[in-house]
Amino acid sequence: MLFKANIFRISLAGLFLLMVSSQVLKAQPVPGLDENIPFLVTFGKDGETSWGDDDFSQTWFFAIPRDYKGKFYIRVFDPDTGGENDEGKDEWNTRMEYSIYGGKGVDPENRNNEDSRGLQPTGTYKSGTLLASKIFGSEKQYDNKYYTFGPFNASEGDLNEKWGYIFKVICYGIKGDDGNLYRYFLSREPNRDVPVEGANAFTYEYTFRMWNNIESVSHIYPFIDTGIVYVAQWNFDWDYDGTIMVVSRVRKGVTVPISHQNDWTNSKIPIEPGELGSSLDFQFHKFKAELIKNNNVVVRLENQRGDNLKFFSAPIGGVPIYEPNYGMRRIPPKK
Ligand SMILES: [Ca+2]
Ligand SMILES: [Ca+2]
Ligand SMILES: [Ca+2]
Ligand SMILES: [Ca+2]
Repeated sequence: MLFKANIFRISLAGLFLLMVSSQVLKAQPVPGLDENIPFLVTFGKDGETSWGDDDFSQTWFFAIPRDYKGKFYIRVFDPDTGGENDEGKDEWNTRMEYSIYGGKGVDPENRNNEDSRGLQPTGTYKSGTLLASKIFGSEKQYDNKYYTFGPFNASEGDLNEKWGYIFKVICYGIKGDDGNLYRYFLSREPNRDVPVEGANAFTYEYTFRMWNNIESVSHIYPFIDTGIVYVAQWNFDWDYDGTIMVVSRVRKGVTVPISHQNDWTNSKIPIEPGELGSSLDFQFHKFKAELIKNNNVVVRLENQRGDNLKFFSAPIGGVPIYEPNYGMRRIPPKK
């Protein structure tokens, strides 16, 4: 009996480890695996917002667990603007600056650092200590390839009690009018993608590219903290491309108003008690009758207090799946 019980315990532990490690693996690429988003997008500042980037700047945060003692790297895939993957307008004349910040001033949950969230590239959004920075033009050397920043120590970040050591990465189009498509990977090693256990990444304003096919559905996963009554969703330059739908464990799917060309559209979504402490699944379904090509879109959310919500590249609590009887499950069966 004892032997059997031990085997059972061991296999349970194994299962738990498997679940944790699959979450960990998902946490490291930005965009995340569950999001099914091909690229982040940032245009040069002389670009046109009607191409789908409202402010030519994108801010991401990486959170490293407090107990991680090793070094880490931030790898950028296709950091250049030219050649493969990118969206050109006339000649390639765009220069992209990537800057990595640590230290005090980065933590976007600290009330003194609200600009750090980077919703607009204004005020003190560059707060913190600059750890590394590099500018890329159209460069064959980095086209369709990685550039690696680092090594960094976790303790160089800004310590947040809940999320660990926080680092900020800003990608800004300092010149030109072309669209830069790129991805990040948080890695333990400089030359390959090796995840840091328990790390995650988040942004407050997500600017991304949709797939160039009508079948693929992209997702982003805002975390709904306790105390949220409703969220206001804002989407920019969706090009009337199909539908944006919100799904959660208690919500089968509601569509939200969508933007057209070079404009913001917003609406309010009341939050159900069963959605607190979990993630919402914002689904982006493309128009089926005709392919809308190269659709770049910007999304942000705020709660009833005007506080912006985080989108995590690995959804907190996992991908929410609609459960028709979610609320009922907690009621113990009658004897
Ligand atoms: Ca150009
Ligand atoms: Ca490229
Ligand atoms: Ca690029
Ligand atoms: Ca667009």
